[in-house]
Amino acid sequence: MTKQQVVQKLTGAPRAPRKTFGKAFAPSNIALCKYWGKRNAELNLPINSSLSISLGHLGTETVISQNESSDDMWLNDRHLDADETFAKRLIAYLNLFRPSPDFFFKISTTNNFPTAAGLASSASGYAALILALDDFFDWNLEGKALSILARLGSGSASRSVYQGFVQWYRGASDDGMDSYAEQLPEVWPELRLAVLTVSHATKPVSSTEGMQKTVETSTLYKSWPEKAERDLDLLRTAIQYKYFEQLGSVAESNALAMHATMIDTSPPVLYWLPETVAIFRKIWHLRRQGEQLYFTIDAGPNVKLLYEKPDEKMIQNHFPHAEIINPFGGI
Ligand code: 2P0
Repeated sequence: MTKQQVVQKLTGAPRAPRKTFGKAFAPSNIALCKYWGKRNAELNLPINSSLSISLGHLGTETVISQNESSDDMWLNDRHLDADETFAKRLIAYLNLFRPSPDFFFKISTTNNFPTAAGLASSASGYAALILALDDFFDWNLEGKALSILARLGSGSASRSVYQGFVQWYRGASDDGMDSYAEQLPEVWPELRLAVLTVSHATKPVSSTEGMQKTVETSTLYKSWPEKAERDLDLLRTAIQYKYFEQLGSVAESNALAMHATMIDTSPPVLYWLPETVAIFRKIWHLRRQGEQLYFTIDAGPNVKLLYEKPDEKMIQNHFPHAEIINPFGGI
Protein backbone atom coordinates (compact mmCIF):
# COMPACT_ATOMS: atom_id res chain seq x y z
CA MET A 1 0.00 0.00 0.00
CA THR A 2 1.23 3.54 -0.71
CA LYS A 3 1.00 6.56 1.59
CA GLN A 4 -1.61 8.04 -0.73
CA GLN A 5 -3.80 4.94 -0.45
CA VAL A 6 -3.55 5.05 3.36
CA VAL A 7 -4.61 8.71 3.33
CA GLN A 8 -7.58 7.99 1.02
CA LYS A 9 -8.68 5.09 3.18
CA LEU A 10 -8.69 7.25 6.34
CA THR A 11 -9.89 10.63 5.04
CA GLY A 12 -12.15 9.53 2.17
CA ALA A 13 -12.30 11.08 -1.31
CA PRO A 14 -10.40 14.39 -1.55
CA ARG A 15 -12.56 17.47 -0.99
CA ALA A 16 -12.05 21.17 -0.21
CA PRO A 17 -11.41 22.31 3.38
CA ARG A 18 -14.50 23.36 5.35
CA LYS A 19 -12.78 26.07 7.42
CA THR A 20 -10.75 29.16 6.53
CA PHE A 21 -7.84 27.89 8.61
CA GLY A 22 -6.86 25.01 10.90
CA LYS A 23 -4.81 25.30 14.08
CA ALA A 24 -3.34 22.76 16.49
CA PHE A 25 -0.68 22.06 19.09
CA ALA A 26 1.17 18.77 19.62
CA PRO A 27 3.71 17.97 22.34
CA SER A 28 7.22 16.71 21.76
CA ASN A 29 7.91 13.24 23.20
CA ILE A 30 10.80 11.25 24.62
CA ALA A 31 10.80 7.46 24.29
CA LEU A 32 11.55 5.25 27.29
CA CYS A 33 11.43 2.20 24.99
CA LYS A 34 12.87 3.35 21.68
CA TYR A 35 11.70 3.02 18.08
CA TRP A 36 14.73 1.86 16.14
CA GLY A 37 14.30 0.02 12.83
CA LYS A 38 11.62 -0.06 10.14
CA ARG A 39 10.05 -3.05 8.47
CA ASN A 40 8.56 -0.73 5.80
CA ALA A 41 10.36 2.55 5.03
CA GLU A 42 7.59 4.01 2.84
CA LEU A 43 4.96 3.79 5.60
CA ASN A 44 7.36 4.16 8.58
CA LEU A 45 6.25 0.80 9.97
CA PRO A 46 8.48 -0.10 12.93
CA ILE A 47 10.13 -3.41 13.74
CA ASN A 48 9.33 -2.97 17.46
CA SER A 49 6.67 -1.31 19.59
CA SER A 50 7.76 1.74 21.60
CA LEU A 51 6.64 3.76 24.63
CA SER A 52 7.13 7.47 25.31
CA ILE A 53 6.26 10.40 27.58
CA SER A 54 4.87 13.49 25.93
CA LEU A 55 6.30 16.80 27.15
CA GLY A 56 3.14 18.69 28.19
CA HIS A 57 3.21 22.27 26.89
CA LEU A 58 6.57 21.84 25.11
CA GLY A 59 5.96 21.16 21.45
CA THR A 60 4.81 22.62 18.14
CA GLU A 61 1.93 24.87 17.17
CA THR A 62 0.85 24.91 13.54
CA VAL A 63 -1.61 27.10 11.65
CA ILE A 64 -2.64 26.09 8.13
CA SER A 65 -4.73 27.80 5.45
CA GLN A 66 -5.02 27.98 1.66
CA ASN A 67 -2.46 29.92 -0.40
CA GLU A 68 -2.44 31.00 -4.03
CA SER A 69 0.03 29.67 -6.62
CA SER A 70 2.56 27.93 -4.29
CA ASP A 71 3.09 26.56 -0.78
CA ASP A 72 4.18 29.24 1.69
CA MET A 73 6.01 27.73 4.67
CA TRP A 74 7.25 29.38 7.86
CA LEU A 75 9.24 27.81 10.68
CA ASN A 76 9.71 29.85 13.85
CA ASP A 77 8.96 33.04 11.85
CA ARG A 78 11.57 32.16 9.20
CA HIS A 79 10.40 31.76 5.61
CA LEU A 80 11.44 28.40 4.13
CA ASP A 81 12.84 28.03 0.63
CA ALA A 82 11.11 25.24 -1.29
CA ASP A 83 14.47 23.55 -2.02
CA GLU A 84 15.54 23.23 1.65
CA THR A 85 15.60 19.60 2.83
CA PHE A 86 13.08 20.37 5.57
CA ALA A 87 10.69 22.07 3.10
CA LYS A 88 10.98 19.28 0.53
CA ARG A 89 9.94 16.71 3.12
CA LEU A 90 7.06 18.94 4.20
CA ILE A 91 5.86 19.47 0.61
CA ALA A 92 6.00 15.70 -0.06
CA TYR A 93 3.76 15.19 2.99
CA LEU A 94 1.35 17.97 1.97
CA ASN A 95 1.05 16.42 -1.51
CA LEU A 96 -0.85 13.58 0.17
CA PHE A 97 -3.61 15.95 1.28
CA ARG A 98 -4.19 18.37 -1.65
CA PRO A 99 -7.80 18.29 -2.90
CA SER A 100 -6.38 19.10 -6.39
CA PRO A 101 -2.86 19.62 -7.82
CA ASP A 102 -3.40 23.40 -7.99
CA PHE A 103 -4.35 23.67 -4.29
CA PHE A 104 -1.58 25.20 -2.15
CA PHE A 105 -1.11 25.66 1.58
CA LYS A 106 0.19 28.40 3.84
CA ILE A 107 1.77 26.90 6.96
CA SER A 108 3.16 28.65 10.01
CA THR A 109 4.80 26.33 12.49
CA THR A 110 6.39 27.33 15.78
CA ASN A 111 8.33 25.21 18.24
CA ASN A 112 8.04 26.56 21.77
CA PHE A 113 10.78 24.41 23.28
CA PRO A 114 14.18 26.04 23.50
CA THR A 115 16.06 25.05 20.35
CA ALA A 116 19.06 24.64 22.64
CA ALA A 117 17.31 21.76 24.41
CA GLY A 118 17.93 19.60 21.36
CA LEU A 119 14.48 18.00 21.40
CA ALA A 120 13.29 16.30 18.25
CA SER A 121 11.02 18.53 16.19
CA SER A 122 9.79 16.02 13.58
CA ALA A 123 7.64 14.21 16.18
CA SER A 124 5.70 17.24 17.39
CA GLY A 125 5.96 18.86 13.93
CA TYR A 126 4.14 16.17 11.95
CA ALA A 127 1.69 15.53 14.81
CA ALA A 128 0.75 19.23 14.97
CA LEU A 129 0.47 19.33 11.18
CA ILE A 130 -1.96 16.43 10.92
CA LEU A 131 -4.05 17.81 13.81
CA ALA A 132 -4.14 21.21 12.05
CA LEU A 133 -5.12 19.53 8.75
CA ASP A 134 -7.88 17.63 10.57
CA ASP A 135 -9.18 20.96 11.88
CA PHE A 136 -8.85 22.72 8.48
CA PHE A 137 -10.63 19.99 6.47
CA ASP A 138 -12.99 19.23 9.37
CA TRP A 139 -12.49 15.46 9.06
CA ASN A 140 -13.07 14.86 12.80
CA LEU A 141 -10.81 11.82 12.77
CA GLU A 142 -10.27 9.76 15.92
CA GLY A 143 -6.90 9.33 17.63
CA LYS A 144 -6.04 6.05 15.91
CA ALA A 145 -6.41 7.50 12.40
CA LEU A 146 -4.54 10.69 13.36
CA SER A 147 -1.71 8.62 14.79
CA ILE A 148 -1.44 6.57 11.56
CA LEU A 149 -1.44 9.73 9.41
CA ALA A 150 1.19 11.40 11.63
CA ARG A 151 3.36 8.26 11.28
CA LEU A 152 3.44 8.77 7.50
CA GLY A 153 5.31 12.04 8.19
CA SER A 154 7.69 10.66 10.84
CA GLY A 155 7.51 7.48 12.92
CA SER A 156 7.86 9.15 16.31
CA ALA A 157 5.07 11.62 15.37
CA SER A 158 2.56 8.76 15.76
CA ARG A 159 3.12 9.12 19.54
CA SER A 160 2.93 12.93 19.64
CA VAL A 161 -0.80 13.18 18.87
CA TYR A 162 -1.38 12.46 22.59
CA GLN A 163 -0.24 13.72 25.99
CA GLY A 164 1.01 11.54 28.87
CA PHE A 165 2.43 8.05 28.50
CA VAL A 166 1.93 6.75 24.98
CA GLN A 167 2.45 3.29 23.48
CA TRP A 168 2.94 2.80 19.72
CA TYR A 169 1.96 -0.73 18.69
CA ARG A 170 4.23 -2.07 15.99
CA GLY A 171 1.36 -3.91 14.28
CA ALA A 172 1.81 -6.76 11.82
CA SER A 173 -0.25 -5.95 8.72
CA ASP A 174 1.36 -4.76 5.48
CA ASP A 175 -0.85 -1.68 5.21
CA GLY A 176 0.03 -0.52 8.77
CA MET A 177 -3.59 -0.06 9.84
CA ASP A 178 -2.69 -1.81 13.11
CA SER A 179 0.47 0.28 13.67
CA TYR A 180 -0.74 3.26 15.72
CA ALA A 181 -0.24 4.82 19.14
CA GLU A 182 -2.56 5.04 22.13
CA GLN A 183 -2.43 7.06 25.32
CA LEU A 184 -2.03 5.00 28.49
CA PRO A 185 -4.46 5.77 31.32
CA GLU A 186 -1.80 6.32 34.01
CA VAL A 187 -0.42 9.69 35.10
CA TRP A 188 2.74 10.23 37.17
CA PRO A 189 2.74 13.86 38.39
CA GLU A 190 6.02 13.47 40.33
CA LEU A 191 8.00 12.32 37.30
CA ARG A 192 10.52 14.77 35.87
CA LEU A 193 12.85 14.93 32.90
CA ALA A 194 15.87 17.19 32.54
CA VAL A 195 17.71 17.81 29.28
CA LEU A 196 21.50 18.14 29.42
CA THR A 197 22.63 19.75 26.18
CA VAL A 198 26.08 18.69 25.08
CA SER A 199 25.91 20.00 21.50
CA HIS A 200 23.50 22.01 19.35
CA ALA A 201 25.05 20.79 16.11
CA THR A 202 22.92 18.94 13.55
CA LYS A 203 23.55 15.23 13.89
CA PRO A 204 25.95 13.74 11.33
CA VAL A 205 23.58 10.85 10.49
CA SER A 206 19.79 11.31 10.48
CA SER A 207 17.64 8.88 12.51
CA THR A 208 16.04 7.64 9.29
CA GLU A 209 19.40 6.76 7.75
CA GLY A 210 20.94 5.56 11.03
CA MET A 211 18.19 3.03 11.70
CA GLN A 212 18.22 1.81 8.10
CA LYS A 213 21.97 1.14 8.23
CA THR A 214 21.63 -0.53 11.64
CA VAL A 215 18.97 -2.93 10.40
CA GLU A 216 21.05 -3.76 7.32
CA THR A 217 24.45 -4.34 8.94
CA SER A 218 24.35 -4.79 12.74
CA THR A 219 24.58 -8.36 14.05
CA LEU A 220 23.62 -7.15 17.52
CA TYR A 221 20.38 -5.74 16.08
CA LYS A 222 19.03 -9.31 15.88
CA SER A 223 18.55 -9.24 19.66
CA TRP A 224 16.93 -5.78 19.67
CA PRO A 225 13.24 -6.54 18.87
CA GLU A 226 12.99 -9.12 21.67
CA LYS A 227 14.80 -6.83 24.14
CA ALA A 228 12.48 -3.93 23.22
CA GLU A 229 9.30 -5.99 23.71
CA ARG A 230 10.55 -7.22 27.11
CA ASP A 231 11.52 -3.68 28.19
CA LEU A 232 8.12 -2.40 27.12
CA ASP A 233 6.37 -4.93 29.38
CA LEU A 234 8.62 -3.97 32.31
CA LEU A 235 7.92 -0.28 31.69
CA ARG A 236 4.16 -0.90 31.62
CA THR A 237 4.41 -2.53 35.08
CA ALA A 238 6.67 0.26 36.38
CA ILE A 239 4.16 2.89 35.20
CA GLN A 240 1.18 1.01 36.60
CA TYR A 241 2.70 0.70 40.11
CA LYS A 242 4.95 3.81 40.01
CA TYR A 243 8.12 1.76 40.50
CA PHE A 244 10.58 4.54 39.72
CA GLU A 245 13.68 2.37 40.00
CA GLN A 246 12.26 -0.08 37.45
CA LEU A 247 11.16 2.72 35.12
CA GLY A 248 14.57 4.40 35.23
CA SER A 249 16.74 1.31 35.01
CA VAL A 250 14.75 -0.20 32.12
CA ALA A 251 14.70 3.10 30.18
CA GLU A 252 18.46 3.50 30.64
CA SER A 253 19.20 -0.07 29.62
CA ASN A 254 16.93 0.24 26.57
CA ALA A 255 18.69 3.42 25.39
CA LEU A 256 22.13 1.88 25.88
CA ALA A 257 21.11 -1.27 23.99
CA MET A 258 19.82 0.84 21.08
CA HIS A 259 23.15 2.70 20.99
CA ALA A 260 25.02 -0.61 21.14
CA THR A 261 23.29 -1.66 17.88
CA MET A 262 24.23 1.72 16.34
CA ILE A 263 27.89 1.29 17.33
CA ASP A 264 27.78 -2.23 15.87
CA THR A 265 26.67 -0.79 12.51
CA SER A 266 29.00 -0.66 9.51
CA PRO A 267 30.25 2.03 9.22
CA PRO A 268 29.68 2.71 12.95
CA VAL A 269 27.02 5.22 13.96
CA LEU A 270 28.25 6.87 17.17
CA TYR A 271 26.21 9.83 18.36
CA TRP A 272 28.04 10.26 21.67
CA LEU A 273 30.65 12.93 22.37
CA PRO A 274 33.23 12.73 25.20
CA GLU A 275 30.96 14.99 27.32
CA THR A 276 28.07 12.52 26.80
CA VAL A 277 30.11 9.69 28.32
CA ALA A 278 31.29 11.97 31.15
CA ILE A 279 27.62 12.59 32.03
CA PHE A 280 26.87 8.83 32.02
CA ARG A 281 29.77 8.30 34.45
CA LYS A 282 28.58 11.13 36.70
CA ILE A 283 25.07 9.64 36.84
CA TRP A 284 26.41 6.16 37.63
CA HIS A 285 28.68 7.65 40.34
CA LEU A 286 25.73 9.49 41.93
CA ARG A 287 23.67 6.28 41.86
CA ARG A 288 26.44 4.40 43.66
CA GLN A 289 26.17 7.07 46.34
CA GLY A 290 22.46 6.28 46.70
CA GLU A 291 20.86 8.97 44.50
CA GLN A 292 17.83 8.03 42.41
CA LEU A 293 18.42 9.25 38.87
CA TYR A 294 18.64 7.56 35.49
CA PHE A 295 19.05 8.69 31.90
CA THR A 296 17.82 8.09 28.42
CA ILE A 297 19.40 9.28 25.18
CA ASP A 298 18.15 9.52 21.59
CA ALA A 299 19.93 9.65 18.24
CA GLY A 300 22.22 12.49 19.33
CA PRO A 301 24.75 13.46 22.02
CA ASN A 302 22.34 15.12 24.49
CA VAL A 303 21.31 13.30 27.67
CA LYS A 304 17.84 13.29 29.27
CA LEU A 305 17.73 12.69 33.03
CA LEU A 306 14.84 10.89 34.69
CA TYR A 307 14.08 11.59 38.36
CA GLU A 308 11.19 12.36 40.72
CA LYS A 309 10.20 15.76 42.10
CA PRO A 310 11.61 15.32 45.65
CA ASP A 311 15.09 15.03 44.06
CA GLU A 312 14.87 18.34 42.18
CA LYS A 313 17.40 20.13 44.46
CA MET A 314 19.89 17.31 44.07
CA ILE A 315 19.55 17.48 40.26
CA GLN A 316 19.95 21.27 40.23
CA ASN A 317 23.05 21.03 42.46
CA HIS A 318 24.79 18.47 40.28
CA PHE A 319 23.50 19.68 36.89
CA PRO A 320 22.98 23.46 37.17
CA HIS A 321 22.44 23.87 33.39
CA ALA A 322 19.76 21.18 33.12
CA GLU A 323 16.53 22.18 31.33
CA ILE A 324 13.85 20.78 33.65
CA ILE A 325 10.61 19.44 32.14
CA ASN A 326 7.43 18.54 34.04
CA PRO A 327 5.65 16.25 31.55
CA PHE A 328 2.38 16.08 33.48
CA GLY A 329 2.43 19.75 34.50
CA GLY A 330 -0.13 20.96 31.98
CA ILE A 331 -2.43 17.93 31.93
C1 2P0 B 1 12.37 7.27 19.37
N1 2P0 B 1 14.01 8.01 17.64
O1 2P0 B 1 11.70 6.28 19.70
C2 2P0 B 1 13.64 7.01 18.60
C3 2P0 B 1 14.82 6.89 19.52
C4 2P0 B 1 15.40 8.37 17.76
C5 2P0 B 1 15.99 7.46 18.77
O2 2P0 B 1 12.02 8.09 16.70
O3 2P0 B 1 12.45 8.10 9.89
O4 2P0 B 1 12.55 10.96 13.36
O5 2P0 B 1 11.01 10.02 10.63
O6 2P0 B 1 10.38 7.66 11.20
O7 2P0 B 1 10.77 9.30 14.07
C6 2P0 B 1 13.65 9.35 15.63
O8 2P0 B 1 13.22 8.81 14.43
O9 2P0 B 1 12.38 8.72 12.23
C7 2P0 B 1 13.18 8.44 16.70
P1 2P0 B 1 11.50 8.62 10.92
P2 2P0 B 1 12.12 9.54 13.54
O10 2P0 B 1 12.05 8.43 19.69
